[in-house]
Amino acid sequence: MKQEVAVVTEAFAKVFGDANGLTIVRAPGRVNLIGEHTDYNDGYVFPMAINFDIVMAARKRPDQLVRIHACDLERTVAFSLADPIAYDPEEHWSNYLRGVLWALQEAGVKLCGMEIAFLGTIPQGSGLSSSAALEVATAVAVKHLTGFDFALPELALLCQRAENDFVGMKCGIMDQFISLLGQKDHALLIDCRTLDYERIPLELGDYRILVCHSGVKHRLVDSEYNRRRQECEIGVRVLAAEFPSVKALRDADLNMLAACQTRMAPVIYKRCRHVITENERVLRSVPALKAGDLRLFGELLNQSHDSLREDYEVSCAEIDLLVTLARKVEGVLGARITGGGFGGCTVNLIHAGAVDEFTRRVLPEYRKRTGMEAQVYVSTAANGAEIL
Ligand code: GAF
Repeated sequence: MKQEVAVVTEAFAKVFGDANGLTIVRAPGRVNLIGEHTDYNDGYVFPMAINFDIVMAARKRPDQLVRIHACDLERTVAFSLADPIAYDPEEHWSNYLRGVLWALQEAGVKLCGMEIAFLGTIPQGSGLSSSAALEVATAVAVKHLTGFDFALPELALLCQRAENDFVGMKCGIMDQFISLLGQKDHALLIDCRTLDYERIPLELGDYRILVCHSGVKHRLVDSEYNRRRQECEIGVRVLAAEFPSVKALRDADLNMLAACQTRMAPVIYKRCRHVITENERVLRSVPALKAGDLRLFGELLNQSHDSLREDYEVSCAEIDLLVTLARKVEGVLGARITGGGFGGCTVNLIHAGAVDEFTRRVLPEYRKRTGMEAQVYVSTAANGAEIL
């Protein structure tokens, strides 16, 4: 982290003249342990923050100008707060920051001019939530610069709004929430309807959370993701016609779904079945973890992947291969895709003593069959965003 802070500070000084009076923020990415595509269905998720971050340096300006420098891309944008904040089709990365400023303005925050430089250690397109971390870092930095006061769940909602209504990705609340509220050595059980949450100690004994990056950048993620959301909404409309208590898929069970099956296209039925069973899996996995029943926890991870592959259809050949190879390694209790899908990473529950074996067996076989390099990271749960 020290090194990233030094790099971002130096870049800031180079681009903006000096590095006096900086606010430095870090906001983490996340790995979701279980509960995929449930957040926008008012359901449950169980992510943890990880030790990959966005590191941002920010400083107030006395005028209305906003200047932002992306260190990794070596690109700088500038715009004035005297004009409406506009989407930038050329510098796409800048829209995550613009979106947060826009959402804050919409919420009544009086912004000030500012200079920002940032870099990221979260592999982009990995499904480890680099965009949400960028939004959260921006929100926390601007909160510090302007002194506005929002509770963290509210801030997460504002960052989600930036992504939904400014960037155009209709994501749920999970990624922004965990990036703000994560806690070292804990995963968060989040009820995405009420935004109640419980920090659960990740007591894994000799087991570890291993994240394996397929090297496949999310493909079609925005369009396919938004389409999944619409399919769930169609499912809810059919279910609600028969069962008025169903306001979201969170309210439905498999019996209700079976009663409506003939009134749904098969694809809608499958999407709903994934969400309903995935919520059940989250609610079973937390007591399993609390009871130290890691076999059951791992089995639920496996079931989650199979459901995401078959019913929700958000996996891809490379990720399926990684999951199949991982499950052959003795000491792996569970393996599944994590995040939005269509590439990115798998999350594996693995015995510490089997990590070398995983690296020796899975990675070369994956390279042989796909021509791609996968990377592994043994991850511990990190704290949420903070001012350094
Ligand atoms: C992406 C979204 F941003 C999250 O809100 C969530 O829906 C996830 O995909 C799938 O579980 O990360």
